[in-house]
Amino acid sequence: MSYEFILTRTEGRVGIAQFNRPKAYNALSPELMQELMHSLETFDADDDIGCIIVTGSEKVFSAGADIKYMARAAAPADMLNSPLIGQWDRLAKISKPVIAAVSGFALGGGCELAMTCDMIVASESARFGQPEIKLGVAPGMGGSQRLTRAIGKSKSMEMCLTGRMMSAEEAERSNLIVRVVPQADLIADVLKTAATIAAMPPMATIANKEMVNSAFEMTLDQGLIVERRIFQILTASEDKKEGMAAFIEKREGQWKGR
Ligand code: DAK
Repeated sequence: MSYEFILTRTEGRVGIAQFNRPKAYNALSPELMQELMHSLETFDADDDIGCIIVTGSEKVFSAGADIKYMARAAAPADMLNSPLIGQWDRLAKISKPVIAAVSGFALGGGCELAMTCDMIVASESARFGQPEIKLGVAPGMGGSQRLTRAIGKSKSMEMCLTGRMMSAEEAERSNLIVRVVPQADLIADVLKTAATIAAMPPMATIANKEMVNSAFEMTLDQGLIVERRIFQILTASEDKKEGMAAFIEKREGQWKGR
């Protein structure tokens, strides 16, 4: 895969997509989003990939949607018909786990994109924020919803209304991220988690992701039904037989993804 604004590479069964638009602080132009989604969907369709990492540079994850592009959208119809819109929903539809490895600024759409991933690990330099109010707008891709669900009403309200940035340490304390690690260790740390996930039985991995996301989006009753049904399906899988046999025989499981 070769793109202009996204660098891709693989480490074993982990696919890595890295923003590469440094002069614009990795601003999320339609072209960059198109390339990002294509790279993620390609990893998602690849049986040799079990987990995906999205990351930026040491200085900036992403400063959000491209303000220079948005400034040209004068009427609501301009945004509605914009190629910017359709790209965003594709991220939440990736079936394999996606981890955001964040250093530096993750603002506006950058913060929303990180929150749409399945988990966030950050370095000490990370700064999260929804500063759209300062531009006369508001979060447009889930910031008001995902941030509120992650950190609660008061803190989310304060961040959206003042546009202030949250440090990595505060983000960890507020349950926005998994953990803070030293800058130099970020990619190695996230790769370790990603490699652990990528070595799990593939069907069970996708099922676990779907279940946790259900808890985020459904009532408890609905979520429990989803959990029960998916559990029943997994019970009939070859990997379930193999996983339980491997435990009893005290060996590593050999997964077929079926
Ligand atoms: N867009 C375009 N260019 C950006 C940018 C952005 N978001 N952020 C930074 N840049 C560019 C700057 O213009 C500058 O370019 P030059 O002037 O050198 O050409 C370069 O990156 C460096 O920026 P600064 O000179 O400002 O650097 P500083 O270190 O002084 O400050 C900063 C860094 C990140 C604090 C600052 O650049 C900043 O505040 N940036 C804007 C952050 C922001 O407001 N982000 C929210 C954008 S609104 C939707 C989907 C998504 C969205 C909406 C709708 N739909 C699907 C409906 C999302 C909206 C947003 O994200």
